[in-house]
Amino acid sequence: MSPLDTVLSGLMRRYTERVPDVQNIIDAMMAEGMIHSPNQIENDHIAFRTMGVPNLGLASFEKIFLAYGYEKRDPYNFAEKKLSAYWYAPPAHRAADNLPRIFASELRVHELSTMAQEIIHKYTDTVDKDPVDALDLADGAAVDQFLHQPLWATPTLAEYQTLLAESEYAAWVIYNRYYLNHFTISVHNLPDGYNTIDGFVQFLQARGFKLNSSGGVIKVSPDGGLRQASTVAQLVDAQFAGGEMHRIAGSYVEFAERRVLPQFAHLPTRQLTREHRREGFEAANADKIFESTFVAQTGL
Ligand code: OOG
Ligand code: NI
Repeated sequence: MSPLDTVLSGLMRRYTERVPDVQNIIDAMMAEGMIHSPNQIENDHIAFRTMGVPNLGLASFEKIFLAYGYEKRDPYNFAEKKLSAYWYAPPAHRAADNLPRIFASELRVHELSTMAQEIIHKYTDTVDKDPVDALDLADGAAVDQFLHQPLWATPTLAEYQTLLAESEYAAWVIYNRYYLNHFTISVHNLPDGYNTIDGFVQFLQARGFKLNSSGGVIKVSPDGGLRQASTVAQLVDAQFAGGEMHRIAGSYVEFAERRVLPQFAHLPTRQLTREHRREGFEAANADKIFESTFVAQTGL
């Protein structure tokens, strides 16, 4: 396995262990006869969240995937949530493998209140040089280990709750760090009836999966080409400094339909590849999908 494949499979393994909905959805897809093996699922993209402070944030995180041949694409700004994001296209020479795109975001910590900034810096300031620079990126197992190791000490529950009141994203990252935030099931290549987001959402709801309703369950880009939905984040029992336990939001699962671009509408279905479909992301959709881990959706 290449280092990139080792890293991607490590991320998926730990994420599947932590988020029961992943296996439950795969099992439901098999029971429904949509797929015969989990390998048939195309992963549209994976997502990460980062803390925008010196030595961390996107500038540090992205080095890993840029080194593996991912290409940085469009920026997105979320003014109210104080977030910046980019998406990254998988290595061109691996086009045949349909590797996941990456959506990575960063909290603009300097825009938060002094109190929130102090809590964040109390922990992140212990990272006094960029930890990715010390990594051997050719060693996939070491990178997998890095992505799942605590980069800073665990805060107290009170600090977590102070952050939560001001920025749910800040609270999520201070505890969950680089854990995979979600993977995304591509629906457009599934059998008829399930190959639109509407059909797939109907199936999920009939099977009792709880979906993010912020801005409506189905988020549609203005051009109509990118249609997304997501589950509500599953809860994890988090242990805070001093041993205090509390249930907090962990990760979730997303679903995406990318429609064929108008200029390729004449192509027969079997000829369609990624390059014929709507690419990239959509800020207005993403703004609502972020809320899959927010209290208003999880009900915590
Ligand atoms: C990412 C939310 C945005 C998308 O596909 O637009 C997103 C997050 O929750 O960190 O996943
Ligand atoms: Ni997403």
